[in-house]
Amino acid sequence: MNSQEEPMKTVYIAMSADLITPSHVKIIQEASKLGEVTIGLLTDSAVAGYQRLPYMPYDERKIVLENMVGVKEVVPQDTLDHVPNLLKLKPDFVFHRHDWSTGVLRKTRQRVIDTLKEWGGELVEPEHMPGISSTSLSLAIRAVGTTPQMRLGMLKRLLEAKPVIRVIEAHSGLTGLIAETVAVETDDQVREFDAIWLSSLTDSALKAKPDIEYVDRMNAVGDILETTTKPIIFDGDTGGVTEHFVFMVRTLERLGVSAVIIEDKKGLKRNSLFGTDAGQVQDTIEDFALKISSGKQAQVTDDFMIIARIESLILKAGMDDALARAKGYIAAGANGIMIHSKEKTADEVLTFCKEYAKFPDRVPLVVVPSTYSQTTEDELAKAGVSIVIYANQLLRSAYPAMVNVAESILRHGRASEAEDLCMPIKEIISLIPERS
Ligand code: SPV
Ligand code: MG
Repeated sequence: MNSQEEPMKTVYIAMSADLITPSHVKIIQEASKLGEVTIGLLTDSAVAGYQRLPYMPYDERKIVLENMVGVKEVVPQDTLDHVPNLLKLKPDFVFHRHDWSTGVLRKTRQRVIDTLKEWGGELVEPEHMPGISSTSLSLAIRAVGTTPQMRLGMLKRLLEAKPVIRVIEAHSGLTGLIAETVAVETDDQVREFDAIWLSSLTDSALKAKPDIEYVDRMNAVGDILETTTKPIIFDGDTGGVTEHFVFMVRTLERLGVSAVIIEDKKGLKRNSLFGTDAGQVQDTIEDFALKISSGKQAQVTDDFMIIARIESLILKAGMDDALARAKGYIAAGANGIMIHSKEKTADEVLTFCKEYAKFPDRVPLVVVPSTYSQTTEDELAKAGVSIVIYANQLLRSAYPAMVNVAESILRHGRASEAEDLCMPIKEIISLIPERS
């Protein structure tokens, strides 16, 4: 620019830029016809606040954008709301595809319009931009798949990006697909499950075996890895003896599982929801701490998490015992604490949370609200919980639905009356796309 010329106009584009497509290139090209382009790149937590966590971490997305023709600068946008960055940069233009006046972004759009008015800026919304909807991106990411390393690191990224992580149980490739794809649009969010729980209860029940560390569950892991990209938390039961647990850690980590949760019981493990009826024995703090630290030494990456599950409330050993164990396990290197309860209300869990909040050294807190299911994620998050696991609902809902259909066929001597309870044949045969 020479001194007579007007200063260059400025353009702001907010993006998550997870998978860069020709559409991104086109948007940047068009925007740079209006002036110098600054990209407000949504941080992981900004994206995770309203939809699924980006596949690529912020720093990787930033490197790609910084090296694209037409981009002058990439700045972080820490919220879905553009306003804080707009107030700082006062751009002449905000450039955005036209399709955000409805749906979860509509309020964000209105705030952009209102803010730009303050300095006479303009929102430019070209109509003929090729689509890069988040749905098509999710589909593209699923088609590309993921790598063990990407998947493994995703749980830690989620813990940094979100106040509370929502986890659903899956026990097969098909239920993995449900955990991967089911989404619900609320007023200002597209809600999805963040991660997948591999429950010993549902893995065992699926094979019509009791939940006593008998079934080999690695095939279930394989099936779920096949149909999903989300992080996996594996229910490691007791972890077995320490000498066996180190191998479990290595195997899970190699597959790209993000975390294992082991419970502090020993001998023949029974499901926690039996409580004290099943004569279960809790390990000593010292021995369980040794199991944790041995597992930590066995892992290869920094990202793999070993979460210690405390059974003191289940086994009526008392709150003080639970808290002492939490301290001991954190000192041994546990990356998370799961406090389990089979009470009908969350009272004892919330008491634990309150005391836990006073610990100087805390790690993420995990809960499984199976029996106190009326308590919401928000209430648990407020108490300091970072991970909420819905541990068995998909299997528990499938079984009565199947029994119902079986009874209907018996009752009527034909399947017609059960049709409405079944998925249409056309849908089931095309549910799983063939791979080319
Ligand atoms: C599981 O899902 O297998 C669990 C949680 O370990 S519970 O069934 O509540 O023990
Ligand atoms: Mg279990």
